[in-house]
Amino acid sequence: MMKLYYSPGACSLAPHITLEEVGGRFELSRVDLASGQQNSAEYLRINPKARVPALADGEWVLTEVPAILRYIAARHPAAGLWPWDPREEARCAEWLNWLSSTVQPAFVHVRRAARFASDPRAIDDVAATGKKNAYDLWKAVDAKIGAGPWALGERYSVADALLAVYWHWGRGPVLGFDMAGDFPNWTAHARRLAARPAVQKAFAAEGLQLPT
Ligand SMILES: N[C@@H](CCC(=O)N[C@@H](CS)C(=O)NCC(=O)O)C(=O)O
Repeated sequence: MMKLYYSPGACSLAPHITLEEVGGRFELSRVDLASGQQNSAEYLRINPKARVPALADGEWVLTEVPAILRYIAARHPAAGLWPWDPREEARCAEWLNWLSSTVQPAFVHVRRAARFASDPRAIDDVAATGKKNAYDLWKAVDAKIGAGPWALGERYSVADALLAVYWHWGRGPVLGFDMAGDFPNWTAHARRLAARPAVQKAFAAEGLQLPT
């Protein structure tokens, strides 16, 4: 049985949704980021990078959201969450890479600005500039989703689950964006996601409010 190391509302929410989507049995293990449990010796034995998510499949452990999403989808091909057509697959990988390598780091510069500077004024500047960059990227995501209905158009994929995470961060206290007002395409996408039972289960299990 697969085991997902997660923290409520973190990027681990995307594999959590995906595990629900494929319908197999899985276990959750909560890592308390607020108290620094990701840095504990016990967790570092699972993921030496000190981050969630980590996915254990027996003794075998995988990290990095895009890799985990693809692995879950590949282990459950009947669920159809990863497109195998070369061009559709490339588009799905394009979304995941952009989201995890560019969109998420913009948020991290706001959430964890003290990791990027030491002078208090510089830290404030990193956070303020990061928020501006995040806003521009959130706009770019909104435009790329367009009318959807999903990231890849008509086909639902693991990329949609990852989009749910950043929509949720957009409305949260760190960014505090007006998601419905400023990002209407993305909010319509989040509402479509909220109608999926797998998304409802994952949000409920993590104690998160569904997109409305
Ligand atoms: N590149 C990693 C990023 C993982 C990551 O940064 N996870 C965050 C939660 S979304 C985390 O564990 N943060 C704890 C920390 O920064 O100490 C991935 O895609 O899985």
